[in-house]
Amino acid sequence: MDCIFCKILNGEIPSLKVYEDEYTMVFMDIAKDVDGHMVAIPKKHIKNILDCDVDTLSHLMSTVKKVANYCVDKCGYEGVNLLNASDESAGQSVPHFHIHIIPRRRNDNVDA
Ligand code: IU
Repeated sequence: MDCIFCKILNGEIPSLKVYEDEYTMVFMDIAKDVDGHMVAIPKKHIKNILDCDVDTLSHLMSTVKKVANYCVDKCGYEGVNLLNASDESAGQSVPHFHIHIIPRRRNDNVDA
């Protein structure tokens, strides 16, 4: 499978890993456009939420919540944006389901 996020998962492409468990992984988004921008993905290759079974979605959202809470409880952030594009028509550029996690502070001037 020629999927960039599957290659990140199996270590073929290096990444800055933030969190990993049996079903999911979170790593720093390569764009470095916004301080702390991360991407949470299921290990199972699924294109997007439209194809996602509820168990995988539940694992992914559980991971997203863990990381979001960690950002606020331990890293001095106050909130998070969670963003997802499902399908090219919606702006999805990498066809492996992912949720962007963008930690936020009041008046941080991030346009997310
Ligand atoms: P999108 O919602 O499908 O457009 O998001 C894809 C994201 O994946 C985007 O923010 C990219 O910067 C990010 N990304 C990455 O972190 N590592 C990569 O090797 C590639 C894209 I290609």
